[in-house]
Order: sequence, then C-alpha cells, then structure tokens
Amino acid sequence: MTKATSGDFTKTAGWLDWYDGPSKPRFQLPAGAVDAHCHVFGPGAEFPYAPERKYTPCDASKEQLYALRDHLGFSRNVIVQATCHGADNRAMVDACVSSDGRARGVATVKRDISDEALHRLHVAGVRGVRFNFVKRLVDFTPKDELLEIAGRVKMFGWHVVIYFEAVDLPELWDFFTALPTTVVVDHMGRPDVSKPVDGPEFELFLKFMRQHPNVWSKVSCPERLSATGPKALNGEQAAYQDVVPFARKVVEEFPDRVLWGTDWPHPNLKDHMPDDGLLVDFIPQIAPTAELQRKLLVDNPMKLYWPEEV
Ligand code: 0GY
Repeated sequence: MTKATSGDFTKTAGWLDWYDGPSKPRFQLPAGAVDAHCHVFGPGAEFPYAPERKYTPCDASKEQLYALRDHLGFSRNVIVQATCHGADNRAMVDACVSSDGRARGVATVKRDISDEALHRLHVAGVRGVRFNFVKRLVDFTPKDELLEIAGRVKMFGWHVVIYFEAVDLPELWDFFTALPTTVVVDHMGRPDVSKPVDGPEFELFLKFMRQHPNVWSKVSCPERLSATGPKALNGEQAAYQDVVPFARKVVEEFPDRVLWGTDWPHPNLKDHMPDDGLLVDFIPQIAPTAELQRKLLVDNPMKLYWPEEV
C-alpha cells in the first residue's frame, strides 16, 4: 500500500514506504525490551515538516509506531527526532506524552532554546539531544554552539546522540571526546562493512569506545549498512550477514554500553524496505546469549532512559 504524506507536502521522489504487515519475529524479545531508536513523521497536516529539511517522508504516526511496538513484542520506545522535523520537536513530544510513560525522546534543539523550554521537554520525556553530522541530512552547525548545548543539557542529566559516517570520525574526534555527557553513537558510526572488521577504520571506532567509557553505541541499522542485503543466502538467519561481525564485536566487547532499535519507519532507504520482524530476528546473531540480549534490550536502555525505574 502506498502511504500518504499529508498537509502541503509531496514526498521525496523514490521514497520507499515503510513495510506493511511485518512478520511476527521468531526471536522472542526479553520482557521489558526497548526499541531504542525509532521515529515519528508528522502527520504533516498536524505537525508540518521543517522548511530546511533535506527530504519529505511519508507520514508515520505515533499510533502506527505503537501498533508496531505491540506487534513485535517491545514494551517501550525511544523516539529520536528526525531531521525532516528540524528543531520542531512537537511530533516527537506529542508521541511521548501520549505513550503512558512508555516512550522517551531525543530532541534537536538550537542554542537559543530557553531553560524553561528544556524543562518542558524533560517533563514530556526527553532525555537527550541529537547532533547530526551526516552531510546529506543537515546543514553545518558550529561546534561551539553544539558544545554550549551539551553543557546545558548535562544539567538535566541528558546525553548526546551523535550521527556521523565512519570516514568523518578522525576529523570529529576532538569534538566528540570533549563532550561532557554520555555520548551515544548511532548505528556504530556507520562502518563500511565491505572493509575488514579488524581493519583501521573500524579499529578507530573501537578505540573511540575503549578510550572513552562515556561512549555508547547503537548496534542498529543492518539494513542501512549491509551490501549483501536481507536475502537469506544460506539457510536461516543469513539476512544482513555482512553486518554481523561488526555489531557482534561491539556487543561482546561493550555489553553494558550498547542499545538496539528498529529505526522504523526507515528514512531514506532506496533499495529495499526491511520487514521489522526480520530485523528483530537479526538480534540473536549479534547478541548470542540471553545475558547479552537482556543488557542490550532491557538493562542498558532502562539505565539511560528510565533510570528512576532501575
Ligand atoms: C536514521 C537514519 C537516517 C535519517 C535520520 O534524522 C534523520 O533524518 O536519522 C538516514 O537517512 O541515514 O537513523 O533514521
């Protein structure tokens, strides 16, 4: 089914709609599992997309997100502000406050935000800000502005989520290591998985985590990183096989600093749209024991987003 983009918006040409009717995962998630990286888009008629956006998605509402949560067997969500909404956090905040406490948020804010507005975001459930360095998604924000924001949100006990491409880590290293908060890397810093897992590029990312105990990583988005794709090539559990060594290495070396999320509704995918049930079935390949699964899906996200319940 083709999805709508509502309001005065036309979705980006070639945009793939999120997947209807995802399969029921064969992997049973542990009780209390958190989908720690997902988005809501609009609906555009209610929450307009930002004028400065680089893409226009199809709408993906909070109701649709929560139906997916229940279908897959998650208990909670962390909703990450997507760039198509800029620094207008209303759609994400509305989803959080409508969740009966089962969703927390990561916002995008600008330097001129007041302490009162930060406080309101906190009350709504926001626990972090996201700094995006992926050039196709955002325009440049000066680093002194970002450092100032990081210092202010630290007062609220929030963390900083960073999104960047692996080739840009050397240039961004000094900035990242100066951040005063817990720092959560999206999608393992987007490694090029056609390169060796023990090669210099991924080693630099591992060094970043080894040297800086405040750095966490989401081991999410195999569908974005994979060249081999979703097809099971040699029997069961072969989807996104080329990503497994990278994600598994991070989970096994840093079991207390990893998170996982679906990334629903999967913005900007051009080749295929993943079946979210299949994505959940990917988890035991990268977290092979019950203990690693519990840390990845329950203990770690609870520590970061619902510390008062831990
Ligand atoms: C993701 C990945 C992408 C997009 C965004 O905020 C965004 O627009 O994060 C992407 O295009 O790689 O994590 O959702």
